Amino acid sequence: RRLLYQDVGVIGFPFSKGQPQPGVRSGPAAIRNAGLIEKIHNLERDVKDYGDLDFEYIADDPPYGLIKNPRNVGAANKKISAAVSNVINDNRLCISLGGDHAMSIGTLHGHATARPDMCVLWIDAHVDINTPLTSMTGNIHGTPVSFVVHELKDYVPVLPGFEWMNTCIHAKDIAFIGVRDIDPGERYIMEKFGLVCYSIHDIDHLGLVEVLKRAMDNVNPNRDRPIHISFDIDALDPLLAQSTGTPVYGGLTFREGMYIVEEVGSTGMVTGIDMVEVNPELGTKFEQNVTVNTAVDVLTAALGKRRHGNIPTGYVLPKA
Ligand code: HAR
Ligand code: MN
Ligand code: MN
Repeated sequence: RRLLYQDVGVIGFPFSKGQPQPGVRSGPAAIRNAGLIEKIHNLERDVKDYGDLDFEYIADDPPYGLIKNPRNVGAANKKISAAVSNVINDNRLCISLGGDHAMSIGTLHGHATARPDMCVLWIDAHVDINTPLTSMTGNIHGTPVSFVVHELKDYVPVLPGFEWMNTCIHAKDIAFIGVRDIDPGERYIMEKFGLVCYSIHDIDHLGLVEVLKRAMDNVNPNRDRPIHISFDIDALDPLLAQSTGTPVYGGLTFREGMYIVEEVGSTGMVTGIDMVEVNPELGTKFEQNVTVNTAVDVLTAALGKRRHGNIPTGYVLPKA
C-alpha cells in the first residue's frame, strides 16, 4: 500500500475560545501524556513533534452579535492555518491536537492551502455549520464549516479577527458521519447547499460499511484526493467520550470509530487529522482516561495500527 505521506507531524493547539469550557486547552498535553508520539513511532513512521502553538490573548474582544471571542478565535486560526500548511509542506501528514472544534477553521484552511485538492470527512455528533448569524449559542465551535465552504461565502459576515480568511473547499468536498444533534438553521443549510450527511440514523439503517463507502464515493470517487479527517471525540458515544463539552447520547461505538479510521487510513490518502473536543478536565478520572486513551486509539488506527495485527519490518520467526 502506497502512503501519500509516510512521515507524520504532530502539532498541539491548546485552544478553547470557541466555547465556554477552558479545560479543552489541556487536550494536547493529555493526549501526549497518554503516549501518542511513542505509539506512532512504534508504527514505524517517522514522527516529528512540532510542540504546542501558543496564542496571544486579546483582552478587548467584545462579541459580534451573539458570537463570542471573535478576535481571539480569528487570530488563533490565522496561526493554526500557517502551522498546518507548514507541516504538510514538510511532506508530513499533519495531526492537529485540540482544542475545541473552532480550530478546524484554521486546520482546513491550512491543509487546503498546501493541498488544494483535499477533501474532508467530518466525524462528529454535530455538523458545526451554523453561520455566525444562525448560531443560537454564540460559540464559534458550532460554526467552523460555514467559514470554509465557498457556497456559504455570502452568508458569513467578516468577523473582526477574520479579515485574513477566505473560503477554501466546495460543499461537495465534505461529508459528515455520526451526526445526531443538528440545529434548524444547520438542517436548512445542509439541504439548501446539498451537503452530504450520514447521521446515526443512516448508520442504523444502512450499516457503517455502506455509509463509509457512500461517503468516500461522494467526496473522493476516484480515491485519488488527499483526505482530511476532522474527528470530534463527541462523535463517539458518551460511554467512551464523557470528557467532552457537548456529549450526545447514542453515538458511534468504539468498534465503529475504529472501523472508520482503519478503513480511511488504509487508502493511504490521509494527509491531515484533527482530534478535537477532548476536555481532560471534565468527568471522573476514569472517564478522563477512557476519553483520552480512546482518542489515542483513533489516531493510531488512522495511522495504520490494525486490530487485524501488524508485522514489524524484519520480523524473524524464532526457529526451534
Ligand atoms: N450546534 C450547537 C452550537 O452551534 C452545538 C455545537 C457543538 N459543537 C461541538 N462541536 N461540540 O461539534 O453551538
Ligand atoms: Mn465538532
Ligand atoms: Mn461535536
